[in-house]
Amino acid sequence: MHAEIAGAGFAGLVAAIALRQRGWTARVHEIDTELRAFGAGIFIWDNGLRVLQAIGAYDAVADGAYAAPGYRTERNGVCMSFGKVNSEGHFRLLTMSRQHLYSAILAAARRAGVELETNSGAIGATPDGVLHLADGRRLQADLVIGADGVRSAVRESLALPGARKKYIDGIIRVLVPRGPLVGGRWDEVIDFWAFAPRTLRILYTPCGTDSLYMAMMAPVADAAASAIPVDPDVWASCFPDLRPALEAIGTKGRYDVYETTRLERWSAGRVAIVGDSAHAMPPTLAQGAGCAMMNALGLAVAVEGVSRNDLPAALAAWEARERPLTDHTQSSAAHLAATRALAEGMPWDSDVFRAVRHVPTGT
Ligand code: FAD
Ligand code: 3HM
Repeated sequence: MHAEIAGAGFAGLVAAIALRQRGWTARVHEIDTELRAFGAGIFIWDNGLRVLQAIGAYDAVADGAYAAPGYRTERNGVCMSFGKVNSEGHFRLLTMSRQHLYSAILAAARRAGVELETNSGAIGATPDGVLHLADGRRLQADLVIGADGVRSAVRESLALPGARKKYIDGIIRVLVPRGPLVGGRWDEVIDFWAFAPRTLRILYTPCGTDSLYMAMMAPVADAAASAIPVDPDVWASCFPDLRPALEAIGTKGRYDVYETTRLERWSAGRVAIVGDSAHAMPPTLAQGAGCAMMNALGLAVAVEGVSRNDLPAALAAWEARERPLTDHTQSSAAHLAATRALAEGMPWDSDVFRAVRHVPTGT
């Protein structure tokens, strides 16, 4: 059995590796001229780490990722919650640069014999299992996967009913050197919120001894705070202790508004849509890539040993099994984004963390 996959992001690569592990051949088409990750840092919780273990990428990810000794939320200087991540009985959470995660998964894909084509953009697919490429090729497969991200061409071509939504806040993501912010509380993840003198937030995340990821939330309506290049004075007015890191940003960064994609169905015939193309979510729970990777692995498990004729039914069964958790996580993340409720502290013991506690299919 053979799969043609659009998009060499986390979802596309994990699906391809997991299919190869089950005896399929898999070719991944990436529109970019290079195989690389976009963005700054990323959080991977227990559920995502279990998927990485299952596809043979965990050791390379863990080697060079950061395990914070705690996760603190501070609002106008007051500690709102503290989580003992990475200690016995608590959630595992690794933070790292996106490139680090991507390189480890890409190496696993190469080891697994996944075929990779760059400069190969998809323009659509048909439910009978044909992937259409921008260069005119029409590739027939037993399974086509649209893993081409939030603006998915494969999804759009199928005209699957669904909805996209944008939010009132967005985020600037940067990686900078840690500089003097080392030792003691500076080794923790700290979610800094301020509502005075303006509404801003910096999720301060060490990614190693010298690397710091900052996810800087600003309302769309705040033109000065959402501007690139970042104005250190605007941000230091709320977070003076972070001034050295703010000054190190320079011209780096991009402002992205939070958004959600929801599809009525994740497949049409023998085409499956997975990852952000099917279920993009605001990053508030740091579960977008986690869910993308869980569902990509779950997809390979669902089609294992299935005959060509039974494939569309296997895709429906995959969605029935995986979707409730993704829907729950997406709506929890959307609620947190719409209400800015994370400013009250992380709801550590609540059901919004169901995905982190979940043991993914195939692990
Ligand atoms: P993508 O990563 O977008 O990959 C899609 C790939 O398809 C890309 O390589 C793209 O170039 C390619 N492509 C696009 N169009 C085509 C085409 N037509 N043909 C071929 N290829 C194409 N998730 C977490 O788990 N933890 C976090 O800490 C976290 N933080 C986040 C912070 C922010 C600010 C945001 C916005 C998201 C965050 N996420 C996080 C979510 C995470 O980034 C996404 O869920 C994840 O990248 C989805 O992976 P994907 O493979 O579905 O899509
Ligand atoms: C990792 C992470 N977590 C939360 C947010 C958010 O709430 O915007 C962003 C992130 O990168």
